[in-house]
Amino acid sequence: MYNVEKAYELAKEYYAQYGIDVDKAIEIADKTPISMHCWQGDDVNGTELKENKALTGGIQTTGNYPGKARNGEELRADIDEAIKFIPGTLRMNVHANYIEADTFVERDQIKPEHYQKWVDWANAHDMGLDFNPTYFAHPKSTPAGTLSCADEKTREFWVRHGIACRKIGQYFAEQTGKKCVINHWTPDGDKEVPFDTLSPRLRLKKSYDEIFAATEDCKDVIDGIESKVFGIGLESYTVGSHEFCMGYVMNANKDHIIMTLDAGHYHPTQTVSAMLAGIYTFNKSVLLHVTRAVRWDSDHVVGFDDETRAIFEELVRMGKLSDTYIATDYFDASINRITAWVTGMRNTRKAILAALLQPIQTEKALEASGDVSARLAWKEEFKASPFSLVWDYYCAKKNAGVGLEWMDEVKQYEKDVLSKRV
Ligand code: RNT
Ligand code: ZN
Repeated sequence: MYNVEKAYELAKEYYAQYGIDVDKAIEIADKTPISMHCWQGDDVNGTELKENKALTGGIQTTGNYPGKARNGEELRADIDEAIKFIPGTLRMNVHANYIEADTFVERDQIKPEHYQKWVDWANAHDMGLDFNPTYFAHPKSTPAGTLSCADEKTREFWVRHGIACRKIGQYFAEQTGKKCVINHWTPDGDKEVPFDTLSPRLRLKKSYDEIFAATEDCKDVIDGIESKVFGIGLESYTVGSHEFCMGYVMNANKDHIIMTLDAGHYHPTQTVSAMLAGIYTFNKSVLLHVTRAVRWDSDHVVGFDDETRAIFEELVRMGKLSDTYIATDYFDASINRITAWVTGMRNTRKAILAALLQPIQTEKALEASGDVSARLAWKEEFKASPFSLVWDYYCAKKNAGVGLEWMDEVKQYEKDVLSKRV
């Protein structure tokens, strides 16, 4: 290993020339919570006690890499292994289908006690706990829809699920002493453009209204409403489109009802980084689903790529990093799932740290003075800054493994634990 400390001192000097306080950037990046999704560990399979757990709703995991977690204990053990190498403040993001009950419990009957193991785990790790209703992978989740279903019985079933989830969210907040962020996403849509595109949306609005009205007194719960452009098998129409969800959030005009922006849920030339300022003009916070779309909402492992970096650069420039709830959302079943977690989570943290090392004051001053030529030159010059030296130092300080140091241990864990699962 090279001299990480010495390299860091040089990098610090480099950044200081531009008025950037590297220690401060590290401190902020370290404190910024990232909500780690539990569902990378078992391909969104979940721990419900039922036979058929086929993933439906237009999302897909591809690959069959051996060793996925088969129950809550294994999943948490794998998470414990992964987080050794993920520096910085974390929260845990659990989906309703990660229930742990003695017998099968229907989705509209779930209760806080069914998630006690997650609560205990989160408290032992001093982490906040986030939650998600699971409106997919269920016999009542069909192309006829869930919260937008024309069949009242089905719609009401899913409304009860949404209500149950908000109550569980409140319990999480009470138990952890940290607010719970709930993400509401329904797969509802159609393979073709339906004749009637309005009625399902009116029903989805009614369902959300009913869920929020029935749980009005829920405290310390934040609700993200997630839109999507299309899903597999639902290519032509989604009920919860961007316009619908944005309209719902703006019209609700409540601080706890916010937009979820998933980086994979838009047309390829539309970027979340470009949407943030428009939304922040009207809302106090946003929930991010950090992911990597390859051609479609493929949920590839988060990369340290242009768009991920642009999202956090934009948040830092706007002064909105601390107002943004950051959650990861990807599922790769074709590689070691712990490697997937570590790589994507580290990249998310990396993008946050890199964004905090921009020459913000200079760029602002250049723009204000009208010197747009210099503004561009500065921006481009900075792309080659010695960021990795700062990142390595931060990882060393957090004992999270410098560079690829973590890989040997993850490989050992695969040998000792994952490969023994059949
Ligand atoms: C699906 C949405 C949603 C899910 C998770 C599992 O397209 O992105 O957020 O990925 O709820
Ligand atoms: Zn998402």
